[in-house]
Amino acid sequence: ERKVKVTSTSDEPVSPASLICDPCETLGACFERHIDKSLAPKERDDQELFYAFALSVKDQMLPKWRATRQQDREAGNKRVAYLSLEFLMGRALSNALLNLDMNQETEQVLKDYAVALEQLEEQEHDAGLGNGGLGRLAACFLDSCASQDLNVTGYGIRYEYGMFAQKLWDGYQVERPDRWLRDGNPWEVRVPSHNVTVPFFGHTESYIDRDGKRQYTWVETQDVLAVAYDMPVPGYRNERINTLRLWKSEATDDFDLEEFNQGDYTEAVARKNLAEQITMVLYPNDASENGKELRLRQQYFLSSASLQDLLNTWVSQHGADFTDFARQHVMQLNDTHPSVAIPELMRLLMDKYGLGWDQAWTITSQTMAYTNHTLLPEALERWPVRMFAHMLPRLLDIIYEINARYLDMVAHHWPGDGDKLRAMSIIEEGDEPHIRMAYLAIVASFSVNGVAGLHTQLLTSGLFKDFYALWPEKFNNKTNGVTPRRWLAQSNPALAQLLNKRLGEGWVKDLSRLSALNAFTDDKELIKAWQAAKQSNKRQLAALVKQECGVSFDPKMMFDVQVKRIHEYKRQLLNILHVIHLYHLIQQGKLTDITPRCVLIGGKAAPGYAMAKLLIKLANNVAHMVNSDPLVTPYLRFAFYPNYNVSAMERICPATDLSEQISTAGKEASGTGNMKFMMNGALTIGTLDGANIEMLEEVGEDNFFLFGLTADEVEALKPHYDPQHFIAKSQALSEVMSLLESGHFNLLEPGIFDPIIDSIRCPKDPWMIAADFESYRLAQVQAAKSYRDPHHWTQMSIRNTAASGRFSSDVTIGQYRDEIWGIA
Ligand code: GFP
Repeated sequence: ERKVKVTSTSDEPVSPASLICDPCETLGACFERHIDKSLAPKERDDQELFYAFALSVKDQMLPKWRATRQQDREAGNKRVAYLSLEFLMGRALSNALLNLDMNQETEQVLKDYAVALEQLEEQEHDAGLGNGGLGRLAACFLDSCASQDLNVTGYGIRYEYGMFAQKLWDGYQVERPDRWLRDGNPWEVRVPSHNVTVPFFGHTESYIDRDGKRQYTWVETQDVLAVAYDMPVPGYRNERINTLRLWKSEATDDFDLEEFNQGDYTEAVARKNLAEQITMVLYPNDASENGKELRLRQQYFLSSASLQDLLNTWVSQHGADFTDFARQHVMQLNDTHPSVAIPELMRLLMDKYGLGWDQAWTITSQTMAYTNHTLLPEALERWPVRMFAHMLPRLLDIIYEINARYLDMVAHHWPGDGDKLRAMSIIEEGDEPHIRMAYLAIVASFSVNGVAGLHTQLLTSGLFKDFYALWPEKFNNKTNGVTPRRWLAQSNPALAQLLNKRLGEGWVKDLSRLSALNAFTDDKELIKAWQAAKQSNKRQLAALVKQECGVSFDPKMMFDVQVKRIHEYKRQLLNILHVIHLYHLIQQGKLTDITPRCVLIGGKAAPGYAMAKLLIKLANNVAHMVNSDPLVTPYLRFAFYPNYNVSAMERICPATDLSEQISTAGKEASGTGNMKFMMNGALTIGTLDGANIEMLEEVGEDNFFLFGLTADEVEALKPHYDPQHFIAKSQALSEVMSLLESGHFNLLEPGIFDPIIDSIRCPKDPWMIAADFESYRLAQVQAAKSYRDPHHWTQMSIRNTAASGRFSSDVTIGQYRDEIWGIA
């Protein structure tokens, strides 16, 4: 009998699956075992094969996974918990094979089953547990933490329904539920031994304890069970497997005992749903969803379960002695979404473990660190005090106390300044008082960081200016990054092979090595190979676009791409207006400045964001006119890519020539798509916004198409912005507006685009579309001209890849490690 029973060497749970894992079993044997276990092993389809194969890969990880936990515990390594409501992981299979160095073995194994790896990969559902940049950043960070051998656990929510699937119906976005768990999730391990209960509602009572101290309890709560599901996060070829722990809400067994006892058994069982609702669906990032009670429930559920988990582990090893706890832990809050962890940690330390306020506060304020991801006012979370009082009454007491103590300090700093107190208070006054979660996060955290240089500067000089005056030492910048494993090595094998040949494989772990490419920008052989790789990627994308959009992209044309959430500040509109301009020029036969190009836009609009949805409709209508005019299509094609997600980006990014990063300056905190494109050798057309600024610094103005107002200029223009002036000044924009206003793109649907037209013409347009159009157009002319010289374009492309080393999330995580987390 070859299969041995692996017994637990620790207090860590052993999943039933892991019990039958043999550390010596080969991938092939493991795969065979999983296939044999299925009901009809002979009639397997690709989905079943994928499932069995993924289980086998997971089995191969289990011994290392277990060893990682044991090693961290024995070494007493400091623990970082990355708390995030979103982890946009995408697919796991290819990434696992790459990081575990199992590609060759896989090829061998699958040969016997006459199935190609790509076939299986296509079966995997994206884990779409995030909206966009923020969630994808969390996923890149997990990869970098594991790859750098850091003891970091991701804590999140196991949503039953991830980000909705986007369908197009007559050019309009239609949302469909994303039931990603329908076919099961082969990567997860349910770990019931880590279950905790999370209290809601009820009320607070106080009493005097034996030592005469006033103590508080939270009573008559409705408890919900948090069940842990662990997902492995393999490091790049380094034996470490970190954990992403996702919580699922379930009803506790003793739910509604009252009702049980009164004989209303079925009613009580039906109520179970209420508990299970908490982790049912991911909230789309949408102003209209703000203030939803269920969202606060999710935030508290994640925060409480994760903190209880950390404290339980601590207590199992150290007893209830918390002297060293702060030295051993950091909680990184990914935006304010999990910031309710602050009062929750205070509550657990005081009410459950009996610590006094001062000790609990010292621990809390030495372990919490907060990352801000946006300056947009509508994205800054505020919760009605009323909602807290009802749902989390004990936490409200604690927040009031934190606020009172902190306002004493403010009053000391700015004596007699009542306005300052009001402006800086965690509680916003008014008919409906609110809790300002960002302020709570700043007050309680030892570190507050922005995600790009400009963003951090705008935080400290604007939004959080007063806090910066009070605690300059808390504030720091950590420019975002993306993982080169997924975003280059895995998604762009053609380029990766070329890099391996030229530079060796070291770049995958140390992306700064790409700078060595600068020595070869005149190397004809490299240039040829570089072009061949790009062409092959473009052919693949063209096939995908044909399949998904029904539009023929010609790989000989320039691929001009903008993929990201649809939002006014990201200015997909500017891009569409430019397409209209090109269309108009071509129809008039003005072809001097035209370089044939295929324009691709993709992204989801939040379901309640009418303007963003209208932009999708406009893109589709314009695309229809462009693609159905045979005079135009030799020069211009335009497609809207439906259901843009992580897997789509893996195909789009390597094939892109021109990357559109065109947000209104000062609005995009960082951007991360911009970095992925740069790494893959796309040139950027962009504004001085977010991390674009740092990308430009690295690659130089000669290799970047810069345009538009600066953040300062946008602010200065605001009070007297006059779009009519800019429209009149630009012949191109005047013509585009006339065409749009004539109803040319909506002949059968009169007036539907009026809100868009009005927004451009409105002096209050915060995105300043009209102001930047002409400068954008000129940058596009420049890009088009450059593309007509393939040799020079390729040199610029190589320089972009060469300069992208700084935007590896390994670099960013190195900075978090040294400057915030203080871990070895
Ligand atoms: C947000 C910000 C981006 C930033 C990411 C990650 O992403 O500028 O790069 O967070 O920090 F807006 P989105 O959710 O907007 O994509």
